[in-house]
Amino acid sequence: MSGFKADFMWGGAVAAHQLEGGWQAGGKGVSVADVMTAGAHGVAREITDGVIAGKNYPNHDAIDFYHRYKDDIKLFAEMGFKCFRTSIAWTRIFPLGDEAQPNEAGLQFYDDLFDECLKYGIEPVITLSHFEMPYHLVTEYGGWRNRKLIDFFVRFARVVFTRYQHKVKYWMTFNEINNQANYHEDFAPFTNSGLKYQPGEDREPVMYQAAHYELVASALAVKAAREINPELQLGCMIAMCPIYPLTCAPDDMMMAMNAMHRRYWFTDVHVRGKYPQHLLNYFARRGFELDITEEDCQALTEGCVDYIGFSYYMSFATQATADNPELDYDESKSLVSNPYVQKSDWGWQIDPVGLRYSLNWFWDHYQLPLFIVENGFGAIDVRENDGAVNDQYRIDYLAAHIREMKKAVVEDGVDLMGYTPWGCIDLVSAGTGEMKKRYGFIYVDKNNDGSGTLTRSPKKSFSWYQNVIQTNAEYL
Ligand code: P53
Repeated sequence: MSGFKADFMWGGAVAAHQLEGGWQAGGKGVSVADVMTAGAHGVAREITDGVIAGKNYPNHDAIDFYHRYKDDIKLFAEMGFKCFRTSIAWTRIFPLGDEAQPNEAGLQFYDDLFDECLKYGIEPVITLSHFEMPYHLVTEYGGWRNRKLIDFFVRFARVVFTRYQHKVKYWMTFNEINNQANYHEDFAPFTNSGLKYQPGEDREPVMYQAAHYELVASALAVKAAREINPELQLGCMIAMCPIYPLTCAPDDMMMAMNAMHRRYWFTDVHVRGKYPQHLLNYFARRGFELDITEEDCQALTEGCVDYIGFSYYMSFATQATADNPELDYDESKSLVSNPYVQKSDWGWQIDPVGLRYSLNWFWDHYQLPLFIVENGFGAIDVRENDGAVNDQYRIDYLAAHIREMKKAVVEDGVDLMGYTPWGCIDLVSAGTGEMKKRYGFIYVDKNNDGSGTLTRSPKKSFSWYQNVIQTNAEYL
């Protein structure tokens, strides 16, 4: 029991829309991220009708990785990255989403980017849909509420699997597909599925319908990947926030179990190829009549994933209340503060033990290899006069999580493939659109208002992580 495997995939994670910029470069189309303004903690990002002159859209230029990726990858190589998780911006390949032919300039960009990674022995790990679907698919088709999106997505997937099959082995279909379990807010339904709701519309069944089409699209993509090249490894991607009962009162425990059902059934479908009975019974109880065909069910069974990718930032807690006799989970109302853990400046509960618990939970349920494809600490970094960023709090956060990860592997026997901390270079926050919510080992001189030189500089955590990789986390 020496710890992590010798070929453990240490690296870092980002998403195209949060760092590339170049929102119209090389024929790129407008994505859902391009119509979201900057918000802040407690101030939601505005989703505008198209791009409106004079508004601040932080993803348009982001940190200009589109033009600077060679320098950035060089820094990742210096840290010793074995892999680099990013996404392919769907709108670089299919600018509108419904074209018959892909955009060659976009394809070439990712060829060059992957070549640059491979030059250093860094293996690209790719997400197909990371909060950046073509906006045209929203305005023209209503987003994933429309079955036609299955074909558009599968076409996109086939094109990139075929093109990059010899450069990219590890893929994931939909980033944090289960975020939309929080359907009362506007953010997740829009970023996950391009859903905009009508006033007064019953949002919940719309979310289930969109998720169903995505799960079918994911399964068809997995099947296509195997036909194209059986070497490819296909994963799902789940936002894991384990939900604890606030107390050991039996109803709190049942409430937590129901909450876990509502947030993680997506994994059951990805892994087992069918819906859990509790969810089908819930649809029946609520009278949701969804468009789920026999052909869909067949497709689901034929496109089960090879591994489970997941993000872990925080745990949640919940509680039974008298006004909720069915113990139904509504993410916008059912969460309570956990008195035993600290919170980040953005209110995210810091809980390293929850990562060990999550790894065990996934392993017990599914017995599939696990890949932690996001984890990290969004914080306000201060640059000293000499330019240094002494982000000891980030080192503490990551070290505590890696320690728990190690226990899950060494003591609990979980099969863990790798670890890619989120935002390995500072980038635009997905949730708030801010630059000041930083995750990186590399500081990027850019501010919320768009000012800054874009200069990159290593933070204290840079050499710390370099050492973690070099020693395979032997000493923490
Ligand atoms: P930001 C919510 C809860 C957990 C993860 O998030 C989440 C979100 C959405 O905000 O998103 C993932 O930037 C996501 C990344 C994102 C990262 O976590 O809001 O996959 O795109 O940037 C961190 O601090």
